[in-house]
Amino acid sequence: SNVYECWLNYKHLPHNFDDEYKRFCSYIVAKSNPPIINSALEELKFAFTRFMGRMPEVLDSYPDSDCILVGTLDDAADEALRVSRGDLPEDGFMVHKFERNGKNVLAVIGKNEKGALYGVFHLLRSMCCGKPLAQVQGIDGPRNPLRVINHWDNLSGDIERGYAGKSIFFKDNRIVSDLSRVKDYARLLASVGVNGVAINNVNVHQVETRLITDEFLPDVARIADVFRQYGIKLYLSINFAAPVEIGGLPTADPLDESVKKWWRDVADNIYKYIPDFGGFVVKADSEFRPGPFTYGRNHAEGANMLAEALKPHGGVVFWRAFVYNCQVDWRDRSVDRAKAAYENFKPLDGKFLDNVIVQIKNGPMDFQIREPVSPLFGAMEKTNVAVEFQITQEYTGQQKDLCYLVTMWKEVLDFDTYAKGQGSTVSKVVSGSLFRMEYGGVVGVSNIGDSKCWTGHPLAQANLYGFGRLGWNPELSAQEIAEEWVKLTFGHDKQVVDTIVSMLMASRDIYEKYTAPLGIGWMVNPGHHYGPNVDGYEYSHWGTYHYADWKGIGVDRTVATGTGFTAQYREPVASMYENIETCPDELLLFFHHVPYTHKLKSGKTVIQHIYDTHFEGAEEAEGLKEKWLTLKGKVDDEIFDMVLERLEMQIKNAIEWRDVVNTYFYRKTGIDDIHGRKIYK
Ligand code: BDP
Repeated sequence: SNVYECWLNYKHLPHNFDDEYKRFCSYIVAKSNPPIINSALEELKFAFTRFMGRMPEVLDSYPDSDCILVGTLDDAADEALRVSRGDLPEDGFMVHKFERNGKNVLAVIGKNEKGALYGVFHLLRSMCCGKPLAQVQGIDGPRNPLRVINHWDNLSGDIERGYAGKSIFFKDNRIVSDLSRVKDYARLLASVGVNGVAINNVNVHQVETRLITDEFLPDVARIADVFRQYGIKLYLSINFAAPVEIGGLPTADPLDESVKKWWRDVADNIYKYIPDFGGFVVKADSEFRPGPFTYGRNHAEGANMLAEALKPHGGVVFWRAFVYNCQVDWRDRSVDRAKAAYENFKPLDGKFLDNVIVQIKNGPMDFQIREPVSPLFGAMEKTNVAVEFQITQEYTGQQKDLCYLVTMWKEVLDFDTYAKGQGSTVSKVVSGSLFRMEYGGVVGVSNIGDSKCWTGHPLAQANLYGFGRLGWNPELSAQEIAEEWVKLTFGHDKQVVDTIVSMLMASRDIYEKYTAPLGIGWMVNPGHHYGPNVDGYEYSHWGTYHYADWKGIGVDRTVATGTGFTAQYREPVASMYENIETCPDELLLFFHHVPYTHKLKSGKTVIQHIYDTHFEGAEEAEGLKEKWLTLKGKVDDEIFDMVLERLEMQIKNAIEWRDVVNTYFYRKTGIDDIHGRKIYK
């Protein structure tokens, strides 16, 4: 169905197709046919058949017609392409048109097989978006070496924080036998440049601990085989206590020789099944998961032990920096969860082996709708780092509410850490270019499952698409990415494109307006995290507070009078947040505790801002539905209905948020809305 095919449906041709591209779509020349090139050829055949209504011919030599040439630099050695290995970035490609015996050849030449596959997806995307051929030609390659999806899938088939059905990998504690859906998924991921997938949850429990054993590895290898054809490496999340839990050892101490040997043997065995295995993802000493602290060791010692086991095989360790005390005494105001990642990892900078990547969540807390960027990005000068985004919408509407997250990720990547002076953006840190690190990149927690449209909400496909596109090229704008996605998915009707793009682009602000204000976060129902509960996390041990009383609200994280978190940033960022005059409105309550009558830069008081944004947010959520209704008959009926159903859920949610939040603060403060609107008193 249309909704299943996502942005690879090839059903919507632009006006310039006949003039620019049609003549290339009957013949494909490929001089060799190894597995990844074969995937590229399959894609071209599928797409061209949709474009032309008939199958193109695949040949190993030139026809007497215009054609496409697909291959690697080796295949193109005899062509007059004037490109050499050094011209192409790693996993990159060149698209170039040339003449041969009076015929036009459109060449897609990869530095390697993966590059050729990416080149083909680039060409097909450009064709479908209506880009003129002249703009499509040239050299391109990924800016980030690692572009990885993390699945939080359990072997039972359930997905932690999944809002799109069950796992496509696991069912009833086994790996599924039919992997055709995994293949379709691999296509989707490769089309946006993703090159790694960790298939199991970072919370590794009893059964999942055994994924690294002979019991499961033959089946894990079947999944790896599917991904490999699309240039994607498979990773596994591991349990740090595995030597004890399944290895029969008395300890999991990373400095213990028997433990080191145990992991080496595990790694050696994995590579017998999966020769290009990517490596491990590790959540250690975090939210009750085991880790090196049990043995008085630090995170570098834990990570390095695993890295040594993987090193001979070329594997890496993604070691998560999401480490904090989740059992703080909530009455103790001196502890600040926001400070935890930096406190744990900054002292270890330079101590990690070169095949360890510290995986840092975008913000210092946990995927809230608005957080400052984690200060750890500006602090690790001698360590590979990656940014972790949450594509799955745990705190951002759970794929019932529309929330296009690319705008947020873009802000994060563009944020200046000043680590090496002005221009030291997070994007440059994680790509490895700022500190000349070998590894690094972007990681996204998956938002897909076995739902008919993959993502529960059809418009949430844009987040998966956007994660890949932005990871490939962080210079793309959120708007450009949205436009591409809409054209590929829905076609070129101007009203359709404008309407859906505007809905996507406004959606994050709308969600923010009706939920937690001014960067304070949380205020969700504990446990499942959907819907409002202002004090839901206020009197518990998770470190997630707003400190609202009748006089004021916000967390004082200043050095002068608060937790001192602002000092984790470099100047001038530290002072910008420290000083209430320069702290941006949208993060005011993350950094400062203020009276409700405090005037924002917008000129409004905090309390009036809360009322206004909540009324607006709920109204704008209704506006999304109004906009969507104008597209009836213009987009696929099934998608239309699915989205409409979700928008109705969103409206209910938004109204509930508005009323709960406004009532709460009206009761706390006794301050009236200056516009006299109805607040449930
Ligand atoms: C939190 C989720 C939890 C995850 C954790 C993590 O609520 O389910 O296990 O992050 O990232 O946001 O480890």
